[in-house]
Order: sequence, then C-alpha cells, then structure tokens
Amino acid sequence: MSQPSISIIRVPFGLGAGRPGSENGPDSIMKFGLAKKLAGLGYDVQADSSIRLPDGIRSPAGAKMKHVQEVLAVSGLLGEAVSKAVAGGRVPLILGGDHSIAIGSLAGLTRHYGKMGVIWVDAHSDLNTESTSPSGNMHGISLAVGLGLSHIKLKDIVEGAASIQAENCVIIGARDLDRDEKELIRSCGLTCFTMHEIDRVGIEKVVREALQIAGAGTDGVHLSFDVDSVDPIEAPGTGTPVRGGLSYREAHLLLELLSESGRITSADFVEVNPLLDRNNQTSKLAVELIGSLFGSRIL
Ligand code: 4U7
Ligand code: MN
Ligand code: MN
Ligand code: MN
Repeated sequence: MSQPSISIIRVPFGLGAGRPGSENGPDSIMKFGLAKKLAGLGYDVQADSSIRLPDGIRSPAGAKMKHVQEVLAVSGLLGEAVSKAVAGGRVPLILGGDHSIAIGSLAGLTRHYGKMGVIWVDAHSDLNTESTSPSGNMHGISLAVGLGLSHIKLKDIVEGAASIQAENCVIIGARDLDRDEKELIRSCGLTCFTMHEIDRVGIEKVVREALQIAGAGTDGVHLSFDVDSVDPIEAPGTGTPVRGGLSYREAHLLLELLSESGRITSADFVEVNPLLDRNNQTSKLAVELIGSLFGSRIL
C-alpha cells in the first residue's frame, strides 16, 4: 500500500501560554527540515497551510482566563483546516504554537471520528477548567475542553464536532499536576501514566497499554505531543519545563511504537519555544521525533 499523504498545518499562535515564543515554533520546526524528512520517508507532503489569528480579535482585559477570544478564533480556523485534511484522506500533522491549539485539532477531528482515542504526551495534564486554573493560561485547559468539562464546547467551535470520551483518553509523562487536576483524574475515568509509572514498568509497556485504551473500539487515535514531556536536558526550548521527563530514547521509542501500531490518524506537536531554546536543540529534536512517528528509526 502506498504511504498516506500528510498535511502539515502550522499554527503560529502562542497567546494560550504564559510567555511569548511558541508562536515561532512552526517556522522553526519547518526550517530544520521537517518537510524534507517526511518526503524522504516516502510521504506525499502538503505543507502550505498556516492558521493565522484574524486581525481585530482581542479579548477584554481583566478576565480570569486570558485570550479566550483569540483561542476560539484560531481553534475555529484550525478545526476547519483539520477537517478538510481528513475529508481529503490526508493525515493532519499540526505544528504549534502553544497547547491551546489542540482545542482546534480535536474540534476538527471529532467531526469525522465518532469515537476517537486520544494519547496526550505531556509533563502536565491540561485538565484545568475556567474555575480551577491557577494561571488563567488557556494551554492548561485544552484537554478539559476536549472532554467537555469546560464552558467552551467543541461543537460550538466546529459544526458537527463532539467531546472525546475519558475512557479512550490516556496521558503519558505527567509529573506536574495541580490539585484539582489530580482529583479529576481520579474521578473522570481517564488513564494517566505518570513518570513514576514509566520508571517502574518501562515506556514500552506503558505505550502498549495506552494503545489498548485509546485504540479499543475507536475509529481513530489522535496523538497530542507536548514537547515539555521530554526532559529539559533534551528539550530546553519550551515555556513550562519540568525536570524528570522522558529521556531522548524513551521519547523516540514511544513514537516508534505508536508508528508501528499503525493506529495514529493525526498528531499535534506543540510548545516548542525557539526564544527559550539552546542552539535550536528543541526544534531539531521535534523534527527527529516527528520522523519517528512516521517511520524513521534511530538505532
Ligand atoms: B501545557 C498549569 F498551573 N497547570 O494550568 C496551568 F502549573 O500545555 C500549567 O501542558 C499548564 O504546557 C501547562 O497553567 C500547559 C500550571
Ligand atoms: Mn500541554
Ligand atoms: Mn506541558
Ligand atoms: Mn508548556
């Protein structure tokens, strides 16, 4: 069978994060050769799509959650672009930007996938809501929005979209959870593999179990990969680094196993912040990691 074609969708948007810079992530990842890498793996790559915040959209100052209107505007445009890629038989590969853009990805995808699994690889769980967020930053609520736990609903972003189900949702790599997020994880039925669990049983077993949970009875599996899941020694260019993350090898193996499974139908790579990077290490790593998801292998 021929390789599927990939639609790279750039989302140069960083207002969902607490510090600037992630808006430069997509161009930086592209600059270090992503399209060439994927073409070299045999894919037909479409890379001309970029989602820009329309002029004139500005949230009122002083609200608890910051830049809600901007996030909603970008989510709507991204959702339509993602939906178009899926309708055209292409695999959407969404480059952030901060992690609030996953709201748009999920909105566009759930229009097509009636029962979609989600694998959320992140140091954080992004399960705050408007009421629990300690920071007011929208990148900390994106998974909660996907699950239908926020006032913001996917169906109001893209027509025909729907919430994802907690029982098909898995977090991998968590090590910085807020109190209310921990409570929610215990009560809502999603699976969270923390770094502690990865230490105990190994990344391979964790990924196999994650694929069972996200893949059982689902018609698609979305990977949302926050680069802060990787240890800051390897990925310093990110806005909310947390020590004790995935090693270089664990991150690659995780993506290789997802690739081998053949189950991943779309992916986000987010939170690369070139302004905070050292020698473009994190952008270059992102290119490599995306390569592993699409079949490239390190020895
Ligand atoms: B990211 C945080 F309070 N939980 O809500 C919050 F610790 O997309 C961090 O995973 C969120 O990088 C991090 O602001 C969001 C905080
Ligand atoms: Mn995140
Ligand atoms: Mn994170
Ligand atoms: Mn972050």
